[in-house]
Amino acid sequence: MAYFDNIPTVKFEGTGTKNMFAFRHYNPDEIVLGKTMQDQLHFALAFWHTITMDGTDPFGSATMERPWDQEGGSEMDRAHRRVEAFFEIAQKLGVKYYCFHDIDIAPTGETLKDFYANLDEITDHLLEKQNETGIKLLWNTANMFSNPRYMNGVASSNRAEVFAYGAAQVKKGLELSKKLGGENYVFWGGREGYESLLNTDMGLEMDHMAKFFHMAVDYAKSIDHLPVFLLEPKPKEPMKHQYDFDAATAMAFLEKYDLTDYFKLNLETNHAWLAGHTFEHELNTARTFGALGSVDANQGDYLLGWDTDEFPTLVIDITLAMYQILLNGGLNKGGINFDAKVRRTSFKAEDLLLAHIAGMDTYARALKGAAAIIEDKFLSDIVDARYASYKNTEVGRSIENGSATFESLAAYALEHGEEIEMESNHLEYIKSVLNDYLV
Ligand code: XUL
Ligand code: CO
Repeated sequence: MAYFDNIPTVKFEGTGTKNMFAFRHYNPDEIVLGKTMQDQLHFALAFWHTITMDGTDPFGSATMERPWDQEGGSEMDRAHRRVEAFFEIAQKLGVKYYCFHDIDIAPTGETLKDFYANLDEITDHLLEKQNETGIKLLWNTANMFSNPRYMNGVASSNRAEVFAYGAAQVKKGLELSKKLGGENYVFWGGREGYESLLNTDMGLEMDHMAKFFHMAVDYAKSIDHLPVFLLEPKPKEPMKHQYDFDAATAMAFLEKYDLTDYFKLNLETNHAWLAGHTFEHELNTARTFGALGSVDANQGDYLLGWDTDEFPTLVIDITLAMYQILLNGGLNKGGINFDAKVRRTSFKAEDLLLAHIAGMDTYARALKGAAAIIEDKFLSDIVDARYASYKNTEVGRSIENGSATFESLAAYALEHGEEIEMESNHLEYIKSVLNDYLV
């Protein structure tokens, strides 16, 4: 089965190329800051948006041409064809990692037992493809937001039976992670939040979520496979208010419930925007807490207030994001997963390749720009100079080394307070020079 025979493997050709199916910036073997681009970027393909998304929107039906979905047979036949198509796309692009929700890869059947059996069969196929291609599982997760039973969440559900069902799904997910050598395991809250406080016990729901996560850690340990657990913050959609609102809220939760040894964050551009943050703000927050785990790469629309999951093409945003990632020393076991979908009007199967090329080129271009910012010390020199008073003055050093008290600082201010001369931030100049780095 091959669905893209007419398209050769995508290669780097540079910005002058007229070939649509070529990289203009992503040159996997090119060294940037001592590592190959491929190692710096760890791109991953998302099973859901790439393979199962059909273009349905609230106003119209499916538009996508997906030959692997049109060849008939059983649901399991279709699921196997989807695996083939997925790995073909990953190979054409030279992408080395992938991610999936359990319900993306296998039909749920009539019962949980059926679902388990279907998952076992399809993951045999995934494992075969992994071994054949060298492509690895960046992360998997459980879809615990589509089925009506999850209307009030999973671990935060008012119904203990639903909590139990979710546990059964994650238990299986961890077993599959072990089978496939998954590096991380993701929890995106989905419907873990509330619609109205009038009928909600927020503290109880958060306690339950923490219990659920501790059980996941305990089970992972018991089967001798401990992936990095990743919480993926999002402020709203589908719930009116989600518990993992943003990076800072998620960190407060992880700290309160003693989960920071096992959990990091998976940060998504569009989710940051929905929370009223820039993407680099979220990455910087996670980095500051030592919890920058992985990235869901996409972008929203400046004019729309919802999760449009577009492929990333905004160079300035992604350059500033890559700068944070480089300051973090990379993503370690994490990667850059394209949680992005082609527009409903980009309905040809080949658009899946073109969209990923656009996203990979944007990240590669951003990597080069961010690396130059680091090499030139452009921003770090500005930041160092801005805080220099904490190094260059006695009062600053006393604050840094912990010897200052309110008494000593007040004594200083009473004597020298009127001598303070502030300097301009010259922020417009900084932004103007930044534009030089958007190569
Ligand atoms: C939803 C979202 C999810 C998670 C995984 O907005 O981003 O696809 O990444 O469940
Ligand atoms: Co996501």
